[in-house]
Amino acid sequence: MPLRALIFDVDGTLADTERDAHRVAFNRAFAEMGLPFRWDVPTYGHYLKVTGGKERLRAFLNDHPQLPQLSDADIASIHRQKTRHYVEMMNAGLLPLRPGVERLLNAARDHGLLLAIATTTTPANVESLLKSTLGAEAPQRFHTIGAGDVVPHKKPAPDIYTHVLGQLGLSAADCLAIEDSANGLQSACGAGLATVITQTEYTQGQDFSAALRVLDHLGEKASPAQVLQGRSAGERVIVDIPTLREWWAESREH
Ligand code: XBP
Ligand code: MG
Repeated sequence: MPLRALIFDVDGTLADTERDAHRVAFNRAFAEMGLPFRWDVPTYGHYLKVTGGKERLRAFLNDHPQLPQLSDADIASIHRQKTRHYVEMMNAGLLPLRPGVERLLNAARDHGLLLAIATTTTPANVESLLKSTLGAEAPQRFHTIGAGDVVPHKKPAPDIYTHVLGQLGLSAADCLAIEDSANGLQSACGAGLATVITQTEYTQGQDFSAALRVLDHLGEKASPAQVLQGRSAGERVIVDIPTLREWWAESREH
């Protein structure tokens, strides 16, 4: 069987959204709600180990008992404000896609591969990012967008990938996942998917030993990516469909 579909993570993979968009949106919501704390860059990086914005805020409060302890309803309401701020930022065109993402999405379409998304982030965030970077019709380029609370257990649990595979009607062996974090890798591998990592400033140094390849990004003609881990470590590449097919075939050798 040939490679049939690519399943993309969103935050960190399609765009570098965490530091300058999600974090800032959380801080705007905290300020608006009169809360006496903000998340600086290292603090936010630390709490990224907890996936899901509501879950992340709960984990932060659990570690800081001196701060006002919020109910689940309060957290849900702060998170709604945060989502509103994030969507506003995306609609204003704040963030570009990472290098090579648009090129690879177009190439997948030209090669007849299905595209899907498996993310922890809220569906409205995905929609606004896709529309602001790729145009109003962009969400329709994806056969399936699996996002947020659609599954009970967020990454690193495999649920979101299992859900997306079910929607695609494909088995894990027919697909390849593209992720940026150890939580995402664990989730994709847990669902049986071979996975390529494009690391970010926040995720570099995490355990990617289960990945097919680890790259700094997907690469463009003018600035190829570097393979940081995996069989061809040290090589420069522009990740295209033949490259992904070759790597995916390796995952089927065992
Ligand atoms: C990343 C996440 C999300 C975002 C924030 O998801 O864990 O929680 O940080 O979005 P992924 P929300 O890498 O799977 O795309 O506040 O909407 O949860
Ligand atoms: Mg991610």
